[in-house]
Amino acid sequence: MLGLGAVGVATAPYLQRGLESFLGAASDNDPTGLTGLLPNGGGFRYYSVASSVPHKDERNYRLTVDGLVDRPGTYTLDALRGLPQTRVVRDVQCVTGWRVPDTAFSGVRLSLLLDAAGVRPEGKAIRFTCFDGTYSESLTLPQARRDDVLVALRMQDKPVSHSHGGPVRLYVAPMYFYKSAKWLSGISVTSDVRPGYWEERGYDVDAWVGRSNGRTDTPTV
Ligand SMILES: Nc1nc2c(c(=O)[nH]1)N[C@H]1C(S)=C(S)[C@@H](COP(=O)(O)O)O[C@H]1N2
Ligand SMILES: [Mo]
Repeated sequence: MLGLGAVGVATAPYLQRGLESFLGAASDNDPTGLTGLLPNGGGFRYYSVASSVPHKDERNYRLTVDGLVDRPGTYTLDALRGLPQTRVVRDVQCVTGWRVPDTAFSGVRLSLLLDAAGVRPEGKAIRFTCFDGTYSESLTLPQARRDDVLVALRMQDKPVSHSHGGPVRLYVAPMYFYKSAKWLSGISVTSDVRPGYWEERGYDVDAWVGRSNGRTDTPTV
């Protein structure tokens, strides 16, 4: 199963082992069967560092935008669906090696939500939180404003499933998939980058595919 991406972490094998064994342990304890190291039919693996995650839908899903902004706000699923939608098709690349080519994500550009909130001059980074209660992620403001960074409502042209982090996940197309926080619940503008879950455990904050996590060669994918 380990393809080209495995080469990318070859200089940091302890990190890869750490991730896989941690996920393996979470998987063993998971009563929902949500986490798994076996790929599903589509080539994805379902990852969750939380042992169980509540299900949310249009009745109870909320996305909060706050922190160093002039107009903090909360979005329902319908409100997000009512905003302009952007579709991006790229290869999904997990840092542990698996890859899913040409995967469509669509949703609201993060930049649109940031503009609506009005980022204050002292706001330099974004912290993302998740309703699994555990995972977090980060981006610098320039990264967050890229037009291939989405608050995704659809994946493979279907609503994002619960297992894939639905109803709303982050999608950071140019970076390893760990940046794409599942079960997104909070977007907070901060004065500096606060490393996310895997970043506190040794993975790169700037997780450009092919240019991070010990990999210095030119990406071939
Ligand atoms: N909330 C949350 N988001 C997460 C993770 C997680 O464990 N929890 N794992 C990350 C990692 S390492 C990967 S590769 C992808 C996996 O997404 P998938 O489960 O849809 O394949 O989600 C990322 N986002
Ligand atoms: Mo990953």
